[in-house]
Amino acid sequence: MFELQHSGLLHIADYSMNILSSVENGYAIVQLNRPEVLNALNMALMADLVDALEGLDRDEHVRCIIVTGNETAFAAGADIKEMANATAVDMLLRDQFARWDRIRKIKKPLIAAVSGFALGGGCELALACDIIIASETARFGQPEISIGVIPGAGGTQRLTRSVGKARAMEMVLTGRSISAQEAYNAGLLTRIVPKEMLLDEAKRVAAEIAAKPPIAIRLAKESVLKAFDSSLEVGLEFERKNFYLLFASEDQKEGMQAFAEKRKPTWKGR
Ligand code: CO8
Repeated sequence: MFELQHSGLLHIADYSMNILSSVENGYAIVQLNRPEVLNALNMALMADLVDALEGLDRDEHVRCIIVTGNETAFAAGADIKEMANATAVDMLLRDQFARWDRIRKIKKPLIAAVSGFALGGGCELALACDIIIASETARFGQPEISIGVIPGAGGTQRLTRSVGKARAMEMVLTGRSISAQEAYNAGLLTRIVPKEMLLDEAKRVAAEIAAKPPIAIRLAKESVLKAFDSSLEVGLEFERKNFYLLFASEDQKEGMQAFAEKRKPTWKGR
């Protein structure tokens, strides 16, 4: 199921073989491709991933981006072997996690389609996406404590905001991973499907989002994310201004007129 069919699709760019990407029906699929090491996120893969996401974010044919791995692993974390001998100064100078800030700036909705291991940086990558859809085999965890470190790409922050202090604390302190069902119960993901159906389900959600007015989608994403790092007062103000701003778009006029005329709207993305 994870074989991306490039024939008949627009193959966007060659990001080396670390990343496979394709575009269909208004959304893009970006697949992590280091299966021999369970998609361990080395620096080259992360550089390619961020370049790919930014390229797709600029592409007007793309309205939503699916990030996925393979059936066995979404990603088993940062590449441990690559960083094992690094010094603190090496880590500081590389500042490789700064790339993750660029993922935070992607404006289009990101859907993580997760099967198998989503551990350490892999769990953090899923958390950096806007929606997580999982297969029944998915496992989420922050096992860094067992190798002498802590999550470094947002795990202590995003996981805590997503599943609450108690569960996040237990996961981060014990390194124990949780099943898809536990993750679902904790509110980390929106749906669980059999592994053969994972990509189809992600595509279905992506197509649904891609069919909506793009400017409103962009401001909706920004507004929901604002809830993570602002007071209610600031967040409500931000939401209200975005709501008002949408009345400057042609799509708002079209959407409301189409409703009144009982017809389907045609979005211009303007
Ligand atoms: N880094 C490097 N190689 C890895 C990683 C990894 N994270 N995970 C698996 N591999 C490699 C293995 O070394 C093995 O390679 P080889 O065949 O050459 O020995 C291959 O993938 C297959 O793995 P296993 O044989 O171990 O497969 P198992 O099915 O027996 O076990 C596990 C699967 C349980 C997932 C196991 O591989 C494991 O525990 N992996 C490490 C998980 C982990 O600790 N992740 C956290 C890493 S630290 C981190 O993510 C910090 C985040 C900081 C920010 C992120 C920046 C990118």
